[in-house]
Amino acid sequence: MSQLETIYNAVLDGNAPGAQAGVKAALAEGLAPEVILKDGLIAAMAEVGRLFEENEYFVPEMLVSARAMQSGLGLLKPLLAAGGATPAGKVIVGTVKGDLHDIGKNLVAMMLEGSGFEVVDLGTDVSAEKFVAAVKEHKPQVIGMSALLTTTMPSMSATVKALQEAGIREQVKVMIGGAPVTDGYARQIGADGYSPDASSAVRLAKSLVGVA
Ligand code: B1M
Repeated sequence: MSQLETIYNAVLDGNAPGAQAGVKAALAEGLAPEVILKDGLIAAMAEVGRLFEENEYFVPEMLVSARAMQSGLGLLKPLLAAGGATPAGKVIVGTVKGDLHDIGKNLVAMMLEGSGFEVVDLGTDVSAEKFVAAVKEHKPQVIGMSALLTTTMPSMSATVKALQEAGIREQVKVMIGGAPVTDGYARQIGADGYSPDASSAVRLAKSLVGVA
């Protein structure tokens, strides 16, 4: 069995020590961190999502799988971030109010850091008011909102409105993402951009701050 299969199976089984051991072994074999992330950890979570949709997995299984993925991700984080050099700008990221999904948001934050952005991570369940306060405090060029639930997408719109009401909308670019989010939704709520995954999020953030 390849190390990627070991990682994949460990995440499916919710086996955090197994996922960590697989990531360590894959790195020792010389596999690129990006490959381990995409073909091992992310591929496994996609399968977890499919099993959940098929009613073969339920919330507890999803949770232990997510924990296994996060534990493998923790080992990759410093390696993925190692590419960073001059700060490209400051980005505030957070998962919107009512939403506790943070794996995708963490990946985006990690990739942004790896591309030289300074990242302030507000965590999950972040209200519009908290985003506004953080923009006033940290003065970022960009805020990045993540939502994984259709029911929490309106929190993105509420945040854009709160920025407008606070008179600071023009000071900051707004980018959004997450599985149910679309480009059309970004336009509808007056965000400056949408990206479907972590690597395109980096390209988008760079274009929003005018970095090549
Ligand atoms: Co939840 N969950 N979940 N869940 N969960 C989904 C999202 C769901 C699609 C599963 C399903 O029904 N098929 C469904 C949402 C349905 C919908 O609204 N359309 C769902 C549900 C219903 C729920 C609960 C309501 C279940 C319940 O309790 N009955 C509940 C809600 C809790 C809450 O948030 N209030 C819930 C709970 C959970 C767990 C806690 C068990 C766990 C989260 C653990 C954690 O995050 N720490 C969990 C998980 C793991 C999932 C699935 C299986 C996987 C999500 C994930 O991490 N994907 C998910 C099913 C699925 O996605 N197929 C599901 C991997 C991750 C790398 O991808 O997050 O999409 P993703 O991020 C990508 C892109 O979207 C993008 O880049 C990332 C990397 O490429 N991206 C951005 C994300 N944010 C971005 C921001 C950007 C740019 C790009 O700019 C700022």
